[in-house]
Amino acid sequence: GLGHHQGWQPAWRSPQPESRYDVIIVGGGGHGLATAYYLASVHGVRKVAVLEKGYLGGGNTARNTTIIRSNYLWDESSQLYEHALKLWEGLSQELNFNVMFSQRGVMNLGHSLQDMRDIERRVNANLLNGVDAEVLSPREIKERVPLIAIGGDVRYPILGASYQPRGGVARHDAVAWGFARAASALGVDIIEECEVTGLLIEDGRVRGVQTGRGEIRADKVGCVAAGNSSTLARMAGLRLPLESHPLQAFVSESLKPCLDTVVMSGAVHGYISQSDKGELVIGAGIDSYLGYGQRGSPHVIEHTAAAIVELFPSFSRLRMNRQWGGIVDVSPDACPIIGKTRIQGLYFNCGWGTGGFKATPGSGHVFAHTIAHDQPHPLNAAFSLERFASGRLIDEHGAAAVAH
Ligand code: FAD
Ligand code: PYC
Repeated sequence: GLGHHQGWQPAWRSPQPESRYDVIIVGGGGHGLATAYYLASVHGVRKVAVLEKGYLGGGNTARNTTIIRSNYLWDESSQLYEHALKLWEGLSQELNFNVMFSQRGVMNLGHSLQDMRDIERRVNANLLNGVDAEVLSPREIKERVPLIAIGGDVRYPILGASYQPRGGVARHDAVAWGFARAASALGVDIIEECEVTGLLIEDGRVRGVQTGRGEIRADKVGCVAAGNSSTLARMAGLRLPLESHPLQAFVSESLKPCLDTVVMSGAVHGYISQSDKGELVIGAGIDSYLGYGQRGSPHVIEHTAAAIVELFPSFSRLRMNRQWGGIVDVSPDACPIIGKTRIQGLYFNCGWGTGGFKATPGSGHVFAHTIAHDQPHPLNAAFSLERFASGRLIDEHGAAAVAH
């Protein structure tokens, strides 16, 4: 019965590492693969290796709840995330790979007067930046999401929501696979099971990396390692302002379609959408302790399940199928760090914390520019490491919408 499935070509090549590349990307998650793809496709830099310690997308890329939106407060971040959202809108065509981007809309609920003031401020800021945004009343929320409990005897009545119609979800691993296949076709070497264990630095310049499979030389190295970023930075004697925390998610058994938009609540600490398989995909706030184990503590799951039942009482009868965690790299202003370091040729793209999946194509696009030109793209200039010295922080804790 499976006879006609024989003879499939691998989606990407798995070559042995060469001794030298023009650029090495450390980390084969969505951001690293997107960076390699845009280096090759936009900047013509094709002698590129992506080194991944495990398997492609096995980090946060395939562990996240795939919420995509660009409704951030400040100009710098909403423009960066909107750049990514526009790339998402053409990504399946660009990569010739169906990333299942579904623009089903994202709602961020408000449960207090202050929440609603913040929502109105953010919606107005979004509109000024050309980002689609609306304020919904409780009645409009109930029309779109009939199962939600908006008032009555609920502990946190819903007073309204911000709504971004162009937001939605995508198939997470397809994003890794699509970028990998397209990058590989342009000549990028994707090397899995190749952990970077050291950075080669001579006279203030990066010269390559030490790996479990030997030394590999390159004059430019881009580190895109999410929760492991500060560990990599330490190999270069750099200290990044990042904390690595577990972030958990879980999915229910499959149900018939009952929720056709994404619902998030920062106040009750939960977010939920329904996958194409019918599972409810539910996520939490971060675990407060630091750690590198890709799991999390049971009390956070319990808290998140309680939050979801608070919003959707009828979901209390569902069985949960799977739970997992990823390690997110949280920065002090809940914004990424994308740019150069004091070591010539060494670049970092990290600090996306709980919210980097939505940025994947945009992050790769601007990081590729930064590496190719040794200069930030205008859209990531504000996201340099220097902002933590100059004080020009971009505080997006509110719009991050996930408790941390
Ligand atoms: P990763 O996919 O983690 O890629 C980094 C890679 O680097 C990994 O594969 C790792 O193995 C590799 N690596 C690390 N160290 C080394 C080394 N020394 N040598 C070689 N390779 C190395 N964001 C959203 O926008 N929306 C969401 O709904 C959302 N939900 C989330 C839910 C959960 C439970 C989690 C954990 C995260 C969520 N996020 C969300 C955040 C998002 O997943 C991340 O910000 C994003 O995926 C980071 O992508 P990345 O490619 O940088 O990281
Ligand atoms: O950034 O939108 C987000 C998000 C949702 C769940 C985790 N992060």
